Amino acid sequence: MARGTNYSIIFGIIILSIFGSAQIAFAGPGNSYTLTNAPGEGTVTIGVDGFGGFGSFSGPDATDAFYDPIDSIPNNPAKTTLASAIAIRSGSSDGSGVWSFLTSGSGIFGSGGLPNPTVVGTPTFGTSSFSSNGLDFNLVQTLTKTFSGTTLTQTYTISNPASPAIPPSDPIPPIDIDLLRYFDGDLFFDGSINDGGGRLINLDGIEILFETDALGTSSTPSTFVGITTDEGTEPTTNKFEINKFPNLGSNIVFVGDPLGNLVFNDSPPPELDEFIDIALYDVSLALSNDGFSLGAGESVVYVTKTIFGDGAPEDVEIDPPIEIVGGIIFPIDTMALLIAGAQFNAFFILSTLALTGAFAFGVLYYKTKRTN
Ligand SMILES: [Ca+2]
Ligand SMILES: [Ca+2]
Ligand SMILES: [Ca+2]
Ligand SMILES: [Ca+2]
Repeated sequence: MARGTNYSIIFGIIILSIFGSAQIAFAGPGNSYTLTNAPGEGTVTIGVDGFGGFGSFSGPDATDAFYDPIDSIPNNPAKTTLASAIAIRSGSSDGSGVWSFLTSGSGIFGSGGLPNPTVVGTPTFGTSSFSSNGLDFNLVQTLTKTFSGTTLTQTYTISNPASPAIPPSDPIPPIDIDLLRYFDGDLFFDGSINDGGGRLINLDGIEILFETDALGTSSTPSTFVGITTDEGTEPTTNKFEINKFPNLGSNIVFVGDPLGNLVFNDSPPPELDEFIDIALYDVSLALSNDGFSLGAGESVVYVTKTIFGDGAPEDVEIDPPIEIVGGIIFPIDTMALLIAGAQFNAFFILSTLALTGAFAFGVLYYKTKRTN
């Protein structure tokens, strides 16, 4: 699958709106925080909690994620998610041990149900903080539009708040944790919660687990949701599993079995391509990252993405396109534009607005040309 991509900017920045305050709460149903880039084809509206959890089964602090498929039918979003969250456990050397979900509301299989951290931000950006296992977590959640849909990026900066020991005191032992991303999608674009899906490594070497609305292969067009994780030490075995609800989730919470590195209902060899082709079922996904070790005062960043889109999974676009203007990386996305302006001090308008605590949203008109 060769793929070349050309992007060119047609117009410059148009300031759409300016918010007078950098911290605006967008309260959703219950205590959920609404992230949305709707309306429009390929957009998402979702109520997240302060841990990054969401889904229709997550209780009052979160909602389902509604995705408007790119199908030339305006405003026809459908629900996608029963439950999504990350889980944590004390670091294990053998990849085993039960997990605890970091989620509010009703939790997942009774795990979680924690008090919901407050989220503040904008419609496409929310930040919150909490503590778990002796570590401090700062979470940033962003929605970004892509060629094939919308990506939710959840970035957890995890810090050990302990002060390093001063010799001759004994060193403080590090805190070791494992993290897992769980996603039980119920894609309802076909009117059924039964789904297909699979696993692939994209051209950038990124492992993606997909839930789709179709049986087939990585080249079968469908509405899909994909998940990725990075950072930490990815185990070479027991790193992923695509399996039935409730078996996968209950094993994670109650049994702590290592993930099985398997795709249930994928035909046996020689077909074996890690995409479901035997029969649709109630699919759930999990990806684990083992081996975060944080000494006193140390931090690590863990990122998990949820990719909502249409098309063939093998053609998925995870992040929005970028342009390089005057040697500066220029993401074609409004929130990333703000970050770029702050990081590189490149755009005097954005920098000035950042200094005054204001947000400006710009729109770049661009065309994309994709060749396969
Ligand atoms: Ca649509
Ligand atoms: Ca379905
Ligand atoms: Ca297959
Ligand atoms: Ca499911």
